[in-house]
Amino acid sequence: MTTELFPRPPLSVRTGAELAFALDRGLLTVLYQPVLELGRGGMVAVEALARLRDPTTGRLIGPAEFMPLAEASGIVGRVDRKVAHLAIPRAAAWRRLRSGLPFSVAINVSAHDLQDVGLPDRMSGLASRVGLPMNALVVELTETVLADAGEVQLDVLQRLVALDVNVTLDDFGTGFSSLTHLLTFPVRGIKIDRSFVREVGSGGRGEAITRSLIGLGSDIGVHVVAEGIETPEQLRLLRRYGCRLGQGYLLGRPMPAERITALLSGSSDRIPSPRPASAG
Ligand code: G
Ligand code: MN
Repeated sequence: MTTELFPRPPLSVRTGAELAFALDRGLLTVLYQPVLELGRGGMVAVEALARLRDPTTGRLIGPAEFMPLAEASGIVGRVDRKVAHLAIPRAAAWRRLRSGLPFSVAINVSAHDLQDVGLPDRMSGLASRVGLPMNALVVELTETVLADAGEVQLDVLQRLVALDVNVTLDDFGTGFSSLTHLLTFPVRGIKIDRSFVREVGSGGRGEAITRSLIGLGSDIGVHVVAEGIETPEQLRLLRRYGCRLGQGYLLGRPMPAERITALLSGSSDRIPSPRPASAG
């Protein structure tokens, strides 16, 4: 959640019909936030984040603001399909730019998506058309989505796993029965929620929990991504605690696809390493 200095103008899209019209007009876009390998600072993945361009103000609106309307008007599926259709071909092109080096794209899925029994086949059809291997795809879901999953949703998830998709638990530590999921479901990664990462450096419980989760991930053999890294001090300590992957405003804000392409095609694939905070 961001702290706003000024109140935001209200969203001008107010009805399901207006939202559907905005989608028809191509106003749904995707921003990509880098996930870095914290050791050497290379970009190894991006998370695809949906944004809606407000037709009146031109402002980019986050899912928290427009998803409730999408849900109420039954077009969440349309929004999520659009995100996958934009992100998967991009990811295939970025992997080619990386020529052989690892590069993945993470897509957020909702409880609603997992009710869609056509999802695994659609994702694998799209990925194979553009030449993206399924193990370059990360599907992020919250622990709560997994906890609430019924038979249909679990079946969809199992089919994604069978296709070699990396199922990852987002906002880890804030949902329910997280450890049971690690025991019973073939989760491949966890993203430590930024409410814990925020406390790294302050010596609070969040810091201890972050360290423990990094250890837990390595003990059970799942990827660990620290979310919401905002300060050089957090980065320094996370590296020291052995956290291999990270994401956050310090390392890269959500950005348009073209910026990711430019970063990956530059002379260095590294995001300029943030300098430690200077004394003066
Ligand atoms: O729940 P999830 O982790 O998928 O949420 C991603 C959202 O978090 C994005 O919309 C992005 O703008 C926001 N975000 C990404 N990095 C940071 C960060 O370093 N700090 C804060 N406060 N928010 C972030
Ligand atoms: Mn996410």
